[in-house]
Amino acid sequence: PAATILGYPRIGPRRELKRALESFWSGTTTETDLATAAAGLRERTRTHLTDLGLDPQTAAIPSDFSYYDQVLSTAVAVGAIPERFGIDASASINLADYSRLARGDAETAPLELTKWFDTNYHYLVPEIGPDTPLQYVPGSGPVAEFVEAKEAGVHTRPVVVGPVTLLALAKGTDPLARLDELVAAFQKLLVELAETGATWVQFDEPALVSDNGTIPAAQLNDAADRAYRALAATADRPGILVAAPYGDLRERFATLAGTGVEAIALDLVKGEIPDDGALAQARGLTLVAGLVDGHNVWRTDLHAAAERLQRLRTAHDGPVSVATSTSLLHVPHTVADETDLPEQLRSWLAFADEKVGEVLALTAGPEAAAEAFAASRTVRADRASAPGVRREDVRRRTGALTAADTERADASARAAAQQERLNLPPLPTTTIGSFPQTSDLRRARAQRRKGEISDEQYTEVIRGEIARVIELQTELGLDVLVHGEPERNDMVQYFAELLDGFAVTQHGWVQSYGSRCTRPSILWGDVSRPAPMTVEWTRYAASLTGKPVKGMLTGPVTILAWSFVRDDLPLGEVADQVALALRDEVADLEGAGIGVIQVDEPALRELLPLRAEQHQAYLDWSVRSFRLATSGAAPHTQVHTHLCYSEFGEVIDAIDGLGADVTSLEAARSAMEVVPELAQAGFSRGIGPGVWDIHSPRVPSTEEIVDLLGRALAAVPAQQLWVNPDCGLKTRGYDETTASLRNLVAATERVRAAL
Ligand code: THG
Ligand code: ZN
Repeated sequence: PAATILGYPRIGPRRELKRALESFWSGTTTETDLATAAAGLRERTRTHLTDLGLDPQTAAIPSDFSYYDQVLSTAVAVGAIPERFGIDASASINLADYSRLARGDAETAPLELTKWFDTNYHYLVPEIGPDTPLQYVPGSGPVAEFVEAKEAGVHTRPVVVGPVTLLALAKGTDPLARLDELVAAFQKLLVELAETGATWVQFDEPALVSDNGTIPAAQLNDAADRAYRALAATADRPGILVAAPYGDLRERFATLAGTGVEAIALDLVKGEIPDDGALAQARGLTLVAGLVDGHNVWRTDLHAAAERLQRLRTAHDGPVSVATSTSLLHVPHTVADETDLPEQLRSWLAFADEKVGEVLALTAGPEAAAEAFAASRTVRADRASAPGVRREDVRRRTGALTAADTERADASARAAAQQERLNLPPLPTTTIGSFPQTSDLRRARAQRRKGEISDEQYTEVIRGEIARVIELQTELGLDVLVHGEPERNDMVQYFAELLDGFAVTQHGWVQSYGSRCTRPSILWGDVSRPAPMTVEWTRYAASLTGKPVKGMLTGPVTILAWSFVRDDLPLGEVADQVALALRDEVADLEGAGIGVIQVDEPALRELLPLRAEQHQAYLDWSVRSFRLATSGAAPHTQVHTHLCYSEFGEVIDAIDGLGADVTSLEAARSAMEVVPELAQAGFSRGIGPGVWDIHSPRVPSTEEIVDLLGRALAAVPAQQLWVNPDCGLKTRGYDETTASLRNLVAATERVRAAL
């Protein structure tokens, strides 16, 4: 059976799709220009994957393109379009309307954006209410892309999000109530694919390995059974491959195998081989062994993978082929582009293209691919013994940690000491940390990288910006100021560039959502801090004002979540190393006289395991690492934290467990609903529920903010409440920022006067 991959990056090796999308959105180019650019990109990808060795004739090459998001594209293919957009859901959608679903417009709010399983990719949440039409739209994206490839001589395997996952991620209704109608729409897709000659289709069903969707775990087997029995019963259809990336499918495997589908893809990086009893249910089925990690960048241990492959081949009575564990969407295109990385580190890495090579080597086996197997062994040995991978000084320090290192003085004693030092008014106002990133700043960073300006000139630009931001906040009348983070490109990459044990890439862009990408850092060795990272900028800001200035750090969990992490040390231990580096930074900020220090953990929720049984162990190490980073702070130092994304339910106790003196959270869109939740959980320290939804260009009115503060005050006493936006301001412009903050301060004054 052919070697395959579950998906490939869509953004392009030089972010070609990003540029094409953004120029279309800005009105510089037309819909035809965008479509032409995307077709060119797809053509190059097909040719490239063929050149890399995937078979262009046997459905080994996936066709998985999407202009913005695969969940949105699948929802559109089955006509699941909310009425408010005024789009005819029974006809093919144009790119302007498709973009409107993702980005909204002046009158219409876009679909909600949220995290895709335990990754840093974000999808658009389908809205499927009781009355949302569900009808297949002939000539949909998957069909058109298959036909396009076929005409170019490549027989691909169309990829769509499966019905169970689409419903488990949707909001608006009891998901199972619409399952049969949705499946009927997918049946029409299958028929049209068969008519055009497709021999395989891939349904991505990660919801089957997660307990976090809207379908209760106890009903997932039933839902899968109902959906795939019906799909398999479609008269004329391609073979069905159900892929279950990101986790362990064992609990659902036998059910799925009994539905009549032809193939199942297992994530054998995160999950295990099903037991013999379950495999017996799958006799004759093709199993696709996801042995090459699609979610991280380390070269595969080919010997270990081949051994597992052999075990599966022995245990399973039917064909077994090799694949990546997930789509390669989560990794950059190719290591070959990273000419600035140290040669040794580079030799340990496999990005998307190199992973295709590994799939082929595993398919060929240890004899035919002897060279690749030998290289894999060499790399492992080299990595294990390379300087910096294991540092005794770092290991000694983490090894000597005790419970006392994660404890601060009693919270009420801290609150008193902080109030005496900071002397803040009731309902103190602050911001989350970043101020708008102007094009001047981006230019200065680029010029410094290219050596066009000196370090001194760069420092002057940044200092100038800090001074402007301090002056603006003073004029607005905010109580706790920030320096605005003009020196940071990204809140993780900035620290990764300054810590030992990390590397950063030149071209390693990974799609985060739509046209937006990040360049995840590579955490390859033991982490330590050679020098202070933020102290000089913060000290300078503090020197310009008599008001408290908040020092800004990114927490250990978020640094891990937004990097490619090493796979040779438990994550909890890596988190402790990062936490200790941050603990030293906290101490240095205190030494510079900084009295308020914020350690952001926006990604705390993101790494939450997909299975409930693993939640507690994760929350234990993640909370512990935050406490380790912050517990060295003196009682009179006020520790803040900030968390993004509104789904706090499952981590409410963990938020309390962080023990921060003040916690700011996203809350504007959900009308403060997290405040009573926290209060009910017994949260007794400072809370700053966001009163301005910074993800939208809209300026909130004073009245609106007064109303939100009233709702918050109904749930917590005034002494606990802080006033701040939902998140950092780096993606906003200065006009909206100034107007919104002015209203925020005015609203606070009004509410204070009425206390
Ligand atoms: N940093 C990192 N990961 C993140 C975020 C982040 N993951 C979650 C969330 N924030 C994702 N959101 C964004 C928001 C904006 C951008 C990317 C992810 C963005 N990227 C620029 C772009 O694509 O044009 C590139 C940024 C750059 O030049 O460095 O705007 O904040 N690590
Ligand atoms: Zn945020």
